[in-house]
Amino acid sequence: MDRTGNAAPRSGLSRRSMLATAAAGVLIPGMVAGAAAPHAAAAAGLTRKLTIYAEPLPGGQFGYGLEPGKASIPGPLLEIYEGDTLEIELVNNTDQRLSIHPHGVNYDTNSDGAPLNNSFNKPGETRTYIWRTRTQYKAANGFWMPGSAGYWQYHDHAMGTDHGTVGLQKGLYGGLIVRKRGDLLPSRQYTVVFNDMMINNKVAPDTPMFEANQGERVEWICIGHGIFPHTFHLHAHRWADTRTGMLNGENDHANVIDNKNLDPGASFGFQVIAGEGVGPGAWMYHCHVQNHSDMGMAGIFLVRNPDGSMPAGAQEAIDRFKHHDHTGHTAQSGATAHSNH
Ligand SMILES: [Cu+2]
Repeated sequence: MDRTGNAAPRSGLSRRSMLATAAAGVLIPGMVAGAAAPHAAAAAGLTRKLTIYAEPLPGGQFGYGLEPGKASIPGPLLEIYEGDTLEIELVNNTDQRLSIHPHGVNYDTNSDGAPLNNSFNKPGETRTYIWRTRTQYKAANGFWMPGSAGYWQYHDHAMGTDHGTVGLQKGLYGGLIVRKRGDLLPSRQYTVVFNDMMINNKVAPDTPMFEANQGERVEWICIGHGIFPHTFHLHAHRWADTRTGMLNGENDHANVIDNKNLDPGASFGFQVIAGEGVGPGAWMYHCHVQNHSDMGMAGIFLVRNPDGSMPAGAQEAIDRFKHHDHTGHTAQSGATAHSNH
């Protein structure tokens, strides 16, 4: 796909082949012991090195990318296993100060990404950030301390203000998944960022259309940024309100939901089987704050037929969406809302 939406083009590719082509935007954690391996000791962790380029994009926006000239909004979806360390060389190809600041993982003050700790890239500067993760462990007091596994995110913390407010507005953000060994791996991944009054810095009808074939396992990574509270709603699909979005067996009575708060700084993820129990079709995802959806915080989850063909009525639904009047979004979403493509 469309690198702006991270609608991951994984279908038909094995996890290992994707690892060999990391430029596709995803760091695959596989490799170490395989997806089916039991939880390994923290000592099994690997150090994974990568270079990320922060670059200007058309329309005054900015993005992170894994190669020069390939920056996108959101940035590449980063994915590792608990116990691994990520060593990120951040190249600043802009004329502004910026950084990369993660949620959910461990780091020293000099990898914090905050001006408070003098931890950022000056214009044109390259700087290394180290993010560490760990498996759960029993602390001396007998409490179980959580591991790093979760649906997290990273973002700029230095452009414009000491909190990176301008960098965030303009697109310097992305998803970060830390998995436990044994977690089920999806066929496709979608990163959805509710940022101010935009989705991935777009407003409808230019918001990303995420596609899958009926029966495919798809993973959603949902992130909130900006200054407004939001709620993420997905039509016709639901998930458990747990770390993975899945139940832990037939006697797991975790709450099942299809709508979840997505306030600034929050992130969560889940997996669904596309079209399970409902069939293929053009299904909406949107913010459920009504004036937000009315103003363009909506998009389409297109579940194709199992053979990849278009289901009956779906194209008509897409056409209807494209011509839908998202009244007022230009007034509300401001200059950053405009498409950069
Ligand atoms: Cu909203």
